[in-house]
Amino acid sequence: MTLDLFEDATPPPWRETIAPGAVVLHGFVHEQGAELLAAVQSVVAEVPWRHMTTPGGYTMSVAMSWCGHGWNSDNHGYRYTQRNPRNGHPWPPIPAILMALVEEAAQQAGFARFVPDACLMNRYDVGSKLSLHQDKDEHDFGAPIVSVSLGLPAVFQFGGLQRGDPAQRIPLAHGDVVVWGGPARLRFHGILPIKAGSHSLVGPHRINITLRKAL
Ligand code: MD6
Ligand code: FE
Repeated sequence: MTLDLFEDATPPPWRETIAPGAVVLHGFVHEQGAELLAAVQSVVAEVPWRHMTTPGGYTMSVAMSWCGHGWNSDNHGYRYTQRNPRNGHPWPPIPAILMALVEEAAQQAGFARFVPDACLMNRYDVGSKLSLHQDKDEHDFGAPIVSVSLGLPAVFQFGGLQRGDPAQRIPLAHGDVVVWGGPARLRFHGILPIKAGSHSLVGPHRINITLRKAL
C-alpha cells in the first residue's frame, strides 16, 4: 500500500464533543461527498455565488449561495428573505439529500426531529476566512444548526458567549459535520484563513453548508 492510499482511507465516523451542546461528527458525510457537491451545484445554478457586503461596509472574502430561505445584508443588518427580489420567486428548495443527512446528524447529536427551513452555503477560496461571529438572526434559538464541511480542510475557531472569550481551534476536514445548539447555540465562532491546496473532488475550495431553522 502506498502512503497516498493510506492517507485517503476513510476514517471511521467518530464523535467529538467540543462543548455542552456542540458535537463534531467526523467523517459523517464522507461517503456522500460527490452527491452533496452535486446538490450544491444545482442550487448555485439558480443562486450564483456572490460576495456580500457586511453591514459595516466590508466585502466578505467568502462567497455565498443559499436555498430554503435566502440571506441578505445591507447597512440595516442581516436578515433572512423568503423570495428572490429579482424575480419575486421563492428561493430553490433545500435538496432532499441534505434534509435527510442533516436530520440524522442532529438526531445522533441529541437533537431529535430537526427540520431546517434555510440553508446557507459558503465557498472559501485559498486565503478566505470568516471572522468571529454569532449566529443570532434566526427566530428560534431552540433549534440547533447543522454544518457540513466539504473540500479543503479548515481550522474552526470556537469561542464562548463573549467575543473576547478564549477560542478553541478545531480542525475540520472534508465530510465532517458539526451540530451545535442548546447552551452552545450563541457561541462566537469563525474560520481561519484557508491554506493553499486542492481537494480531489472540490478543487482549491472549501464549501460549508449550514442548515438552520430561520423563520
Ligand atoms: C464555516 N460556519 O464552517 C462557517 N455557524 O464555514 C459557521 O459559521 C457556523 O459551522 C453556526 C454553526 C455552525 C457553523
Ligand atoms: Fe456561523
